[in-house]
Parts: sequence; structure tokens; C-alpha cells
Amino acid sequence: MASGNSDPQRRLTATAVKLLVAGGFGVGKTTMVGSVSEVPPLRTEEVLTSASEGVDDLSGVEAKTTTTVALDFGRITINPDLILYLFGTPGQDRFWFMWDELARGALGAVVLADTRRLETCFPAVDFFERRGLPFVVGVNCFDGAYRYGTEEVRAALDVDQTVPLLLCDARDRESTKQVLVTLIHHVMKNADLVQSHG
Ligand SMILES: Nc1nc2c(ncn2[C@@H]2O[C@H](COP(=O)(O)OP(=O)(O)OP(=O)(O)O)[C@@H](O)[C@H]2O)c(=O)[nH]1
Ligand SMILES: [Mg+2]
Repeated sequence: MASGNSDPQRRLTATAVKLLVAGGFGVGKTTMVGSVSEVPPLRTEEVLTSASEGVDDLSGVEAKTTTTVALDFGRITINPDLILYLFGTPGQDRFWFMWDELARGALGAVVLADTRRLETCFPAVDFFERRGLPFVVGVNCFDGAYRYGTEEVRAALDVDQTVPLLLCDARDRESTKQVLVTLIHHVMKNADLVQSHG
């Protein structure tokens, strides 16, 4: 990969787009950024210690030992003219104060959802709806989780029909790429709509 990005001249003229990967605690944000990044992803993982007991809600993700405390960062070249910079958000409520900072300059977002704990992505959906930032919902299919249809998840989340919603596996590069390409198309469609109404 990254071959299309090797020409420095080309890299200067390529469009760089900032995107967020958001969602609740432990839904797979760090995994998603890491699976698709062509550079070693920057991670800010800290071990979950007994100090976080009663603060961090581990129900449903009891096996989790680390958590993102600042951000994840990765990069992917979609084609020689388009480079995506991915910023994964921290998932826990105590890091909410960082979201405004991370969202600055972003053109769109992936909201990752875990069907075992769907309610954990409500705040992310609200955040992007309130700001009018285009987003897609990626339903991360965890092993052993009941597979709901996309329309069932859409109804449960109460997101508009215009918001793309797709099943994915955050560990899988191609699956993650599919989510990002869907987001890019959605962002472009939104930009066209704004232009034609403005
Ligand atoms: N089976 C399965 N496991 C996954 C998938 N995505 C992530 N995991 C696992 O779930 C755990 C949590 O993933 P993370 O990527 O750390 O989740 P996160 O959303 O970044 O978590 P926070 O930063 O703490 O909010 C890890 O142990 C992953 O290996 C998936 O698609 N399927
Ligand atoms: Mg994380």
C-alpha cells in the first residue's frame, strides 16, 4: 500500500481529509484505526487499573485491559489524490472534554456501534447530529454477538435513513476501508447538497 503516495509532488497536491472514529467505550475504535493505517498507528493506551473501578463501566467488555486516554491516529491513502487522516476518540465519559478539540477540522465521522451495548454510541450520534457533521454508523460484529439486520439497528438507534449504516469487522482492513469509502461518499454527497441549496 502507500505506493500511490510515494511521489512527493503528488503528495503535495493530494487532498488530505481528517476523519474521526468515534463511539462508546470498547467498541473497537483503536482496533479500526490500527487495522487500516499504512503508518504504525499512534496509540495512547493506558492500563485499566483498580483506580478506574466504579468510574469506567466494564460491563460487556470485562476482558478489556487497556483504554484510549487521548486519541488514536492513523493514515490511509485511498488513491494518489486522497489521503485520510484518522483520529480515534477516547471512549470513556471522563474524556468527553477532548471531543470538541478532536472534531475541529474533521469532515466526517464513523460512529462504531456494538450491538451488545448499543446505548454506548448514543452520545456520539448526538454529538455529530448536533454539529451537523456527516457520519456513518459501522456496526462492529463482535464474535458471539447476535447479528441484527441493519434496519433493526437503524430503528434502535433512531438515525435518519440518509445516514449510511453498515455491518463491519474493525479488525479487518478491507471491511474498515469499506466503511471509510462509504463515509467519503456520504461527505461528498452532503457537500453537494449544501452547495445546491446554498
Ligand atoms: N471479536 C471482535 N473483537 C474486536 C473487534 N473489534 C475490537 N475487538 C476487540 O475488542 C477490544 C476493544 O477494542 P478497542 O479497539 O480497544 O476498543 P476502543 O473502542 O478503542 O476502546 P476505548 O478506547 O477503551 O473506548 C479489543 O480487545 C479488540 O481486540 C471485532 O470486530 N471483533
Ligand atoms: Mg481506544
